Amino acid sequence: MLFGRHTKNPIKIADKDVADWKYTTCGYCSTGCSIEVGLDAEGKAVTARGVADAPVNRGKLCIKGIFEHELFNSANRGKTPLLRERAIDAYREVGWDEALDHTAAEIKRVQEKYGRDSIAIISTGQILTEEFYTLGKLTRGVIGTNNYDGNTTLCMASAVSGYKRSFGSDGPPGCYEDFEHTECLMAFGSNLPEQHPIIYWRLKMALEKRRFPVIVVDPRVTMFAQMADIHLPVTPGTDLVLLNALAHVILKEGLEDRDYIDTHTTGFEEFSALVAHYDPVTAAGICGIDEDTIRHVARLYAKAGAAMSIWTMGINQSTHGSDGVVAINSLNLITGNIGKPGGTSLSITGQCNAMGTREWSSCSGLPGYRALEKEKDRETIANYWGIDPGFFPGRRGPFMTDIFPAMETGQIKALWLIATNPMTSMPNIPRIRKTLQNLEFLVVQDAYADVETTQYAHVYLPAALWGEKEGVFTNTERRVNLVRKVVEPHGDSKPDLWIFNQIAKRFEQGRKIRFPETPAEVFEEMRELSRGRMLDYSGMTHDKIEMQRGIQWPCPENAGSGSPRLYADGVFQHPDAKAKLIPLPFVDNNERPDQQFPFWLNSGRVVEHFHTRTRTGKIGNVNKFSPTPYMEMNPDSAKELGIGHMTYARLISRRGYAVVLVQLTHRVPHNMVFIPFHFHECVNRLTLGLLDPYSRQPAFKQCAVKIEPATDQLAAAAANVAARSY
Ligand SMILES: Nc1nc2c(c(=O)[nH]1)N[C@H]1C(S)=C(S)[C@@H](COP(=O)(O)OP(=O)(O)OC[C@H]3O[C@@H](n4cnc5c(=O)[nH]c(N)nc54)[C@H](O)[C@@H]3O)O[C@H]1N2
Ligand SMILES: Nc1nc2c(c(=O)[nH]1)N[C@H]1C(S)=C(S)[C@@H](COP(=O)(O)OP(=O)(O)OC[C@H]3O[C@@H](n4cnc5c(=O)[nH]c(N)nc54)[C@H](O)[C@@H]3O)O[C@H]1N2
Ligand code: SF4
Ligand SMILES: [Mo]
Repeated sequence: MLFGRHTKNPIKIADKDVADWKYTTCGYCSTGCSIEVGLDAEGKAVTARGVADAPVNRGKLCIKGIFEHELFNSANRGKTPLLRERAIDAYREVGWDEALDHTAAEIKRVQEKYGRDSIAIISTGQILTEEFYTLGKLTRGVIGTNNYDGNTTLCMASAVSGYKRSFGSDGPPGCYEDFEHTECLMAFGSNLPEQHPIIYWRLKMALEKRRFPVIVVDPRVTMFAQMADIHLPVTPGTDLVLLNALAHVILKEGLEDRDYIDTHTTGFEEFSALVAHYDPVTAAGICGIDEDTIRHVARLYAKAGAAMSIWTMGINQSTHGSDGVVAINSLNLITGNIGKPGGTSLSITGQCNAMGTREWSSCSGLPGYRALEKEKDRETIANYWGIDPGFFPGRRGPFMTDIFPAMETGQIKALWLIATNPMTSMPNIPRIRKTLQNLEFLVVQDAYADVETTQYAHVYLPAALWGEKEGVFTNTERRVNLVRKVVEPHGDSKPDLWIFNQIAKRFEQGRKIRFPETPAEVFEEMRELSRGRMLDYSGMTHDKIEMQRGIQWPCPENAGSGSPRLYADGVFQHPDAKAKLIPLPFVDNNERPDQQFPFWLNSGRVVEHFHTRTRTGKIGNVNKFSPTPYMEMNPDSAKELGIGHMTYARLISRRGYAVVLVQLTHRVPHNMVFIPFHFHECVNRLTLGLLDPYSRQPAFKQCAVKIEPATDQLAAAAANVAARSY
């Protein structure tokens, strides 16, 4: 029998008088959906649809992709460069030459006065790979500061660090197709249905064909947890203990893959000695998952013919983010689940091009997964660019989360922000505000003129958005996708690539190095520099990528297509070609709830919004579903405190306070609240953001707060309206 939609007329895209469809790739999340934007006879973008034959999304899009074409002319897009007039402390519209001359002159002035490293450059996971590569060339090869990083430190740094420690290199080894082969899926701190709706749809499609157990580890009853066969509501920040306990049971019961361990790994002795301490009874007391369930899940995972783990921010954003990733990798190594269909350890990435920056931006070293610490890598890149290798710093510089404290204390005097909005996305916003106010010179290069950081900027450079320029993004499964230009840049905004090239021209060393003007020429350089390496792009061209709707690296020259998996041969990137099993003791260092601050503060995302809402906040069809900052709170705890549904509450942490609308729900346990982080002046006023020792990623998802009813409900309501004022 057919239910619901099947008995009705299918939903149709309203007739928008589309004259032409243009192929491109979605610019929000890392799923990497292929989109066609419909243009009317005047060339105006009027609608969007998924590309039917694209392997990633097979014609589907989520709500953000469906309305993405509305971004091109959305409110407060930057139209012209702005320069702050010191005398009146207000912006003046200027031409590009004046803005760029001033920016280059200020960078030189600051460097001459305070040294090469006194300017910081912080970028993103949201510009095109050709732009990342060019920014890397400009930073490493011309400006020469070692204070260079991206917002991926808030996002993917733990995954990168964990992959490097386990396998010797970054690079997610699996792919979406693994869902179709796996016999057990375990997801850690990922809310796939909301944050990667199309990857989730791929999982659901696989489950429709063939049932296999889905286990979701999340302290909150997310949409993903609701569909799981087993939900493990782990105590915040203790996944490492759970993972050590799973390994303990597997080894104790002899369920490990001995051959795989002996042939492809090192460090087993130390690893097994460490996990011996994490028996399920002891572990249950720390991670909150009972001993029987730990044993049951360990057996399910180890006995499955192929088992896979995925994870996102619940793991990465933790004081043991990097350790959590290593522990997930180890769970897969001891069960022989790496590089085989359905057996993998797959970090679900975040931003549309978080992978592109990891591969090519040179933030953590040099392009193409090369390191500043390796003589050969320095020489290869220096020769290719035509500079002296001695110009490169000796080792990678500080992470974004260490650069901000250095600005706070005055070691760094100037900052160039590209496509990131730390005034909403960094922990402990009061401190970030003070830091930005401290700067002698701040340039903000963003697609929106109203991004909160422009309040503190001396120069604002308006950037073209996704779809107004051309180049590639790499998605979660290492698939390089093509972004075609769909419309002309808004107003007088310019592609980031053009801006970087123009800045390069204003430096003597920049005039000596070749900075190609077109993305296709830049792509050629990346192809050459990737040849024969793990991330081989040499078999790709822009046209071939479009034709195949994305190609997964490695794709060597002459290869028909890309490679779905890494490490299928069990050969890893450590010098001995083996993967490392690393013993990881758990250190309980979070700010935990106590008598004074009795609630865990958890934060994350909702499906309709992307990050700091510079984009989704402007799109009525998206914003209307989630227009207001709110907090999920357990009804029992609310009752004890005299807080009602849809009233305002005041949250206080050791950093500050925020007033939020309360939504009562059993999605959160009695000692936790959850706030989407999308809204300015909300959750990150409260967060602490302790740093992971390896990745320097902040533990956004764990800190302690107390909660009181807001005394003046009317004032709180007015403030809340102001917060959603787009
Ligand atoms: N709609 C939408 N989609 C997005 C984005 C967006 O802003 N909006 N952003 C993109 C980006 S950049 C990213 S990084 C991804 C993020 O994607 P996700 O990581 O899936 O999203 P979050 O909601 O940040 O966090 C996921 C879950 O981590 C859980 N968590 C908190 N603490 C712990 C813990 O200690 N252990 C475990 N196991 N879980 C914990 C939270 O309860 C939450 O449900 O989404 C991408 N996709
Ligand atoms: N409490 C809490 N805080 C968090 C998180 C959390 O889970 N909880 N998650 C963290 C994570 S995972 C992430 S990734 C960060 C994200 O934090 P941010 O990167 O700071 O947030 P976005 O809003 O994505 O900022 C991107 C900016 O780039 C602009 N932009 C878009 N496209 C282009 C382009 O092509 N060129 C230029 N120049 N600009 C462009 C947008 O207008 C926007 O202002 O937030 C982090 N903060
Ligand atoms: S799932 Fe991600 S890539 Fe796909 S349409 Fe939605 S936001 Fe875009
Ligand atoms: Mo992210």
